[in-house]
Amino acid sequence: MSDFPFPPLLQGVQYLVENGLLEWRAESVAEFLYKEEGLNKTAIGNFLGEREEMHLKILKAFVGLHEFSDLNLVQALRQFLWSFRLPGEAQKIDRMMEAFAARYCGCNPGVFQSTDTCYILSFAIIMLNTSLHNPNVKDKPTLQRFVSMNRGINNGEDLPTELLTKLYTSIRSEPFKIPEDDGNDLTLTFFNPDREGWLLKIGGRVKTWKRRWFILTDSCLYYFEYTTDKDPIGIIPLENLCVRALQDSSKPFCLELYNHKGQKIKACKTENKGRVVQGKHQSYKLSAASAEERDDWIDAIRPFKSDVIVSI
Ligand code: 4IP
Repeated sequence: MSDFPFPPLLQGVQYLVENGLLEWRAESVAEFLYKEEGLNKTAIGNFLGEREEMHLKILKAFVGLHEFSDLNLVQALRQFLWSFRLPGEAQKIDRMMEAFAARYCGCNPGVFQSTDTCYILSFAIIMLNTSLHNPNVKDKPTLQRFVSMNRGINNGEDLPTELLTKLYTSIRSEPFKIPEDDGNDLTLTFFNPDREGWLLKIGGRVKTWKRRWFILTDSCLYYFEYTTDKDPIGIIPLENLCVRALQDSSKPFCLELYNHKGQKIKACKTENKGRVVQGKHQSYKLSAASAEERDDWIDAIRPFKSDVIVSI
């Protein structure tokens, strides 16, 4: 059995097959890659992108395990791109996106005139995601530009503007979440967080509100600029901190993390140049999107919760 064309990264699959624990059938291997927890998602991406016939079959079976019915293209891409890490090699990406487009059109007949349309638009969306969210791209495409870039891609016809607007808005408000698993960064810490979501946070000295992606895990709150960032901007250890709901005149649904001795909070943050410095907050004031979300955050940050609502 050792002459199977296994790429080195997934020798684990080879081991399982050789020991009779996994059948060397496209469906079984695909299900293993799709369902097994803790597999390296970069390795899955490389494995699925291989050119050999068996790998193509596994890729097809793997994509077939995704249910895309009634999802718009961005929602389906979010799901797909979270199940492995897209390899860097163009030909691999190409094979995977073709398989994706075929599956999406199979689940949603009538949305596009051909799978080619779906394939082209998927690429356009991935590029849009990069342009909108990569800080190095200064010239951010507008909705009008996105619509005009995609003129005539539906077998010579235009796609409905409402559809393109919906896809554009979705990407602009939330970048794709790309799994990271080189095992050498903080991602593992964030693998199974107690809670994560967007909150507004006001600065320590300069009082500007910033939208940040917060992850609560291991009794620490981490915040990031984007959901896809590997490294947090700031880390707030919750030990010895209290949390309470707060009524604030400038933002609704506020919660506050504070030190009940009134001391400055011990936290750290990364400056622009990557230098780690101490935070300068007397308290962290955060604003949630609704009262329910605020209360869910407060509950998640327990046991430090205090039920008092203070007005300022
Ligand atoms: C900044 O304001 C941001 O609000 C920072 O938040 C904040 O750091 C800074 O607080 C505040 O001055 P400007 O961007 O308008 O300069 P973020 O790091 O999330 O971008 P914190 O400590 O809240 O992360 P001070 O205390 O460094 O001034």
